[in-house]
Amino acid sequence: MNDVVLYSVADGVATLTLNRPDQLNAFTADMHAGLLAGIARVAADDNVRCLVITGAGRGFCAGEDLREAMKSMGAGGIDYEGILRERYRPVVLGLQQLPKPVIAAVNGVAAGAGVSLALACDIRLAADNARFMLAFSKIGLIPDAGANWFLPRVVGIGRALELAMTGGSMDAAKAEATGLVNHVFPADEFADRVKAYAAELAQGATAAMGFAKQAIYYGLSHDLAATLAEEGRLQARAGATADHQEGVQAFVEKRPPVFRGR
Ligand code: T3D
Repeated sequence: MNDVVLYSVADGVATLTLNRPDQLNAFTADMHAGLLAGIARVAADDNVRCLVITGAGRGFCAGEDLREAMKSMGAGGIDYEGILRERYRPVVLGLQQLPKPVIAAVNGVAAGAGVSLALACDIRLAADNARFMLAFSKIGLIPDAGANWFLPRVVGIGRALELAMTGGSMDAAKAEATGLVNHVFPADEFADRVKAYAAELAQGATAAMGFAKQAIYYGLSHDLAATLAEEGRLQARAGATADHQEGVQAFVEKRPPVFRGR
């Protein structure tokens, strides 16, 4: 992609690695460009059936690069609205709308918009030495980059408000207990455990996973009747996939299915 976002593929899993380890992978404009290019590449490649986002070095992502933000300050201050609209919004929507499973592999500290990035992924796996810190209030800002939409849905409104107001830090064990992360793995096994988890997902019926993602997000902003109708439409599309045929056939023949993601 570029020097600050690395792209690799193995076993049907693409990995985007945020690569500014000395700054704990804090976001820059280049990093957003690299992420967007990576998401587009994953979307276009039928052989890629799962995306993992992780960080190089000891951090996952420390949010916006505050030094770069200071440099961009004009007479009217920093153009937060413009930066969020032009740089963060396409990445957040790109991940949420990608019709393939997306895993945040939180290998170390996630702060500010780094937490938002993890929230925009479908599944969060964390190393046991990872930390989550909604740092915004510590610098007089509000959560952004989608955190206001995802966080209360993931951890509940009370916890979301507390995290937003205190900017407090949560260790991996607490993040797992609150539902912020799905699974915590020992740091020294983290890369292998993520690889195994992602490879298993990538061998599944990934087209159906994409439809399930669409149905669940649809349900979050629509009523029951509309959601019932939408899941019917999406189930019809899942039911028309070769993977569905293979799944039923394999069940009847009492053998493991071989899914191809189509
Ligand atoms: O347009 C907009 O700006 C709007 C969008 C805003 C979104 C946001 O994300 S706002 C929130 C921005 N993030 C933060 O406020 C977090 C700042 N970082 C920290 O509080 C701490 O670094 C951590 C708690 C994340 C980790 O602490 P620690 O002690 O493990 O590491 P450290 O020593 O503080 O950081 C290591 C290096 O990374 C250090 O570099 P140095 O001084 O040794 O050369 C530090 O400056 C750099 N670094 C960490 N976070 C950032 C950063 N550099 C630039 N920007 C950062 N956000």
